[in-house]
Amino acid sequence: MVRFIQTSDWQIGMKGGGLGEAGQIVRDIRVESIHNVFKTAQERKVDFVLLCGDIFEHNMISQEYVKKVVTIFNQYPDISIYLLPGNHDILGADCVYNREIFQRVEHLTILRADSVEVPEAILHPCPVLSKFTTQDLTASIPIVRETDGIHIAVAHGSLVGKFPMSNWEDIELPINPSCIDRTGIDYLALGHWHSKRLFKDSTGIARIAYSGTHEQTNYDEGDAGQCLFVQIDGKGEVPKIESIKTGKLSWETKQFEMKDSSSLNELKNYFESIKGIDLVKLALCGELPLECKEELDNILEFQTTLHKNFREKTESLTITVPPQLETSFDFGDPTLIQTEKHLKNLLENEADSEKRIIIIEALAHLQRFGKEVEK
Ligand SMILES: [Mn+2]
Repeated sequence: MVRFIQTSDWQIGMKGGGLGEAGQIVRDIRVESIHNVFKTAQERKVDFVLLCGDIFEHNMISQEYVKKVVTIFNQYPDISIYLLPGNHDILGADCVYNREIFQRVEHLTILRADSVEVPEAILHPCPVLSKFTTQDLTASIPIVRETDGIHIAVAHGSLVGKFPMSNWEDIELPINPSCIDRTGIDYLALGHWHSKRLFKDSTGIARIAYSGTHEQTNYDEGDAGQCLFVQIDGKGEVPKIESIKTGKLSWETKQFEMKDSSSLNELKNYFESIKGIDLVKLALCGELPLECKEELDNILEFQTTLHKNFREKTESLTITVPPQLETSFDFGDPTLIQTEKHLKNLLENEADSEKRIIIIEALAHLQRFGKEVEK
């Protein structure tokens, strides 16, 4: 029987683009949550931890980040670590794992081309040697149907037939799921996709798995922030695969439809319900009367102080003009009448919703000003 933790795509040193000040927080937390992977390994008393590539964002990663990761490795000296480089930390002359510091970590093995006997199993690595290869990465897995032991292949790439692109030749780093039938391996551990995904072999048994990243990297990812605990009782047995949360950050993506002024209250209730979420991306759509715009702006501004990152998109929200703006207002002053005409012309020819809001606000100010003069 073999028991191990599968993890991948830590992407240590990633930029966290578009997250503003939260980028640094996300970068730091990615390092911290590695502890959750090893703590899980300790709790489950596994035979080893299997890292399936893209542990670092690139091979030129600063030594500071390397030391941070090695420091964590060294806090768990009893846990054997097997690491297959991916496309970000690709094998080659400048591979980050060639650095001297990694040679001194006794419980770490970098997987290259050769099969490796590990406690309770045999690993068959499928290394990435070119970032843009369109050759099936699993071609090197030996046929092990008649060979004793539990055989686990390890690869980093995209599973053919499960990837949105249909043409084999167009997929970079292709992984052919039929390698299970071809070779008789018990399990195929994969990295490269950031979400957890399990796939069945031709007999309906889930033997192919992506753990996904240990800590979600952006708003678009679903089912990220975990590692897999895998137990295989013997050769040919059904793998038991359990996902265990390792991520610390919570993410929320929401589209919110505004209808009228009552929508502001609904929006407030929604915000109340997501108080504890770290990173929030909100897209507003529908319509909101102009008189509610200021309140909306204030609500949104306050949200930026409650979350590590708060991003709002308002391009699809239409700010509706109050009826009195439609009819011409009697200013009794030629300059004000001219200004109003000019603004209305601008409004008629403006398609950009952000700019329209500015013009509408200017018109509203002008009318308010005109009324005050009247008094
Ligand atoms: Mn990758």
